[in-house]
Amino acid sequence: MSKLLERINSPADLKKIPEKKLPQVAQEMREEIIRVVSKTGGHLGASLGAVELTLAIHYVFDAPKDRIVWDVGHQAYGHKLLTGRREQFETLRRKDGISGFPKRDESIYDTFGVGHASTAISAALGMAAARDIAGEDHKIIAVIGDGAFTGGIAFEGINNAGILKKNMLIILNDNKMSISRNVGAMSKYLTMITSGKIYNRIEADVWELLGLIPKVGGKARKLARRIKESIKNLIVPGIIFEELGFRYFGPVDGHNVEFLVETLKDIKNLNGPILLHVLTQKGKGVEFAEKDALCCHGVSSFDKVPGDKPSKKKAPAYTEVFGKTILDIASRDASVIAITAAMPDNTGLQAFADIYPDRFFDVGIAEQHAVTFAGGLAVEGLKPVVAIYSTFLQRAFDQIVHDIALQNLPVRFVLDRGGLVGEDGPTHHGAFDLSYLGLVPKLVIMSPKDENELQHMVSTLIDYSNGPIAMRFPRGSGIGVPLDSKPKILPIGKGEVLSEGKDAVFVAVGSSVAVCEQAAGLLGTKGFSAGVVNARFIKPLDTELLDEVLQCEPALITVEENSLIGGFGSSVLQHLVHHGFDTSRLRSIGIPDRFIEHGTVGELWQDIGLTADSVAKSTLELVQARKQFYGPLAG
Ligand SMILES: Cc1ncc(C[n+]2csc(CCOP(=O)(O)OP(=O)(O)O)c2C)c(N)n1
Repeated sequence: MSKLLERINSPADLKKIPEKKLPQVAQEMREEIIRVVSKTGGHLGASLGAVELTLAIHYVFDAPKDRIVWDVGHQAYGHKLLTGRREQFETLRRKDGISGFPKRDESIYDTFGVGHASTAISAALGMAAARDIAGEDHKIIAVIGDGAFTGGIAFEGINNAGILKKNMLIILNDNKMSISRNVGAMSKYLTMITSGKIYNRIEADVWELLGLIPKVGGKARKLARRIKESIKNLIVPGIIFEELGFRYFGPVDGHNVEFLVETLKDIKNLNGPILLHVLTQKGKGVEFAEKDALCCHGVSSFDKVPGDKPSKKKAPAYTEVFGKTILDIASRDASVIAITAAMPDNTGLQAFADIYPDRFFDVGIAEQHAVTFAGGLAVEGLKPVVAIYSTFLQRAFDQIVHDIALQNLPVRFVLDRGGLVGEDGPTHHGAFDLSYLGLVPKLVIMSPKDENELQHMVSTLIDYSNGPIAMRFPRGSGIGVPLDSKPKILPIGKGEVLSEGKDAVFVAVGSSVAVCEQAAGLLGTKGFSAGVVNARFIKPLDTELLDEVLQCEPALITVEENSLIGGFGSSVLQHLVHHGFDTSRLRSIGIPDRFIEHGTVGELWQDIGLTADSVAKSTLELVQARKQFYGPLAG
């Protein structure tokens, strides 16, 4: 059988394929997605689940004239295959290859860059408004998952779209899963629609009511029986959406591609905002992915044998150590409450959720709400720990400033994925947290140098009750140090001298401490003496320790996996400036002022000079330049 997919280099090519052959194209797309993701890793489950939907959209609509807007974007691998990127698909998520998410500068078919959830409705509505201003008449289609539908901005978009009445289609891709099982009242409502429970409940209510009316009750019931079918038609399943100004269609089977094509053709030219509710299964078509939608949301490469779990690494993941430590502390302190925004597993909190369901809250993809909700808990004397990835907490900046810090509420923030995350790229790097948190008054910020220090910081964070406090740590495994049997409480705002040096001293944050220790070793082999200070706290700065270092050491190098702008280095620089120290002795190494693309963390570090080699090289340059200028400084 010749491959149909090989003939498709654009949506126009797809349209040449007869409708009845679309299931075969779907099958070939699935095979290609699995083949490539098994090598590159990636968001397998969502993309497999959206294959038929993607095909049907491109078959019926006319992209790029018609605008397709993906939410989150992790389901868009099929879209990439159909829009001229089939041959590059092999390079998915690889450095200089195509991105794992829609990206405007990658393709004209990618109408809106994405990676964070719940943006599609707002972006699509903006495009619809622009279209109308320009007097054009193309179609706008937003595809949003039921998980992303729990996000505040999605509700804001719906609220605005229902009143603007622009022609646009929102396709709700409902697979009942966020990354974990979806949560919340909206999710429950969608389940009621899909299980027919709304109709059944209203029917029962009417029935009961008619029976209650004296005398006419019996007759009315007979009448009701006759009009039962009409009631069915009268009671629209998506009544909430109808009330909000949308025309609701569905729910429809999202894996019957021919039926989807017919449905889309039917509703394509209707006016006003339309919501099509499509039911899909995450991981569809692959047994192991269907069975374990959570595990197959995002997978590492699993070359050859699908379903094989990656081999166990020796050092535990930072996330895992966090999860264990908080659980241990929570067993002794009933006021500890854990909050996640739709990521109980990925934040290491699933065990907490299982053991303390009453003290655990998954609020959905609702980072802003999570933070203010924690504020409410803190006001009442509980100890809320909000665990949100660095990149997603960006969403809640005002809540951190206005609701938490301004009132000095002891909310504990735990930011996983601080620093570069690798293949997910710029939408997911935790490149800015030290900057955006650093400027908030009263907020204590710390970062552990390894997994053992992480457990001490978890304990410090929970113990601290003078105001808000945050800890950020990197993605992935710790560095393999032994874990102390008991976590201890660290003194707030105090760094740690790991080694002393005469030519230079590194003051490093979190993951950069290990890099600096290696760099110091490399410098040692070249006859230079470099010491390492583990900053531990980004805020408050340990100015006492800094001043000590500044009194006797010639060169000072700050190293952090955060934007140089507004990060740790810039706080140290300000300290030098404000206290009259010579700033030429300082060099700051960190993430430059640009968005860092995708690639392995190692490749990205290499690019921006964050490896031990490049840190040593920059240090050498500084030390030598200073020696030339001032004469020999060491010894
Ligand atoms: C603001 C934000 N918070 C958290 C995430 C992490 N995240 C990625 S996908 C996802 C679940 C999305 O579920 P859904 O929209 O239903 O898509 P599905 O994966 O089920 O296709 C979450 C929570 C994110 N991308 N953006």
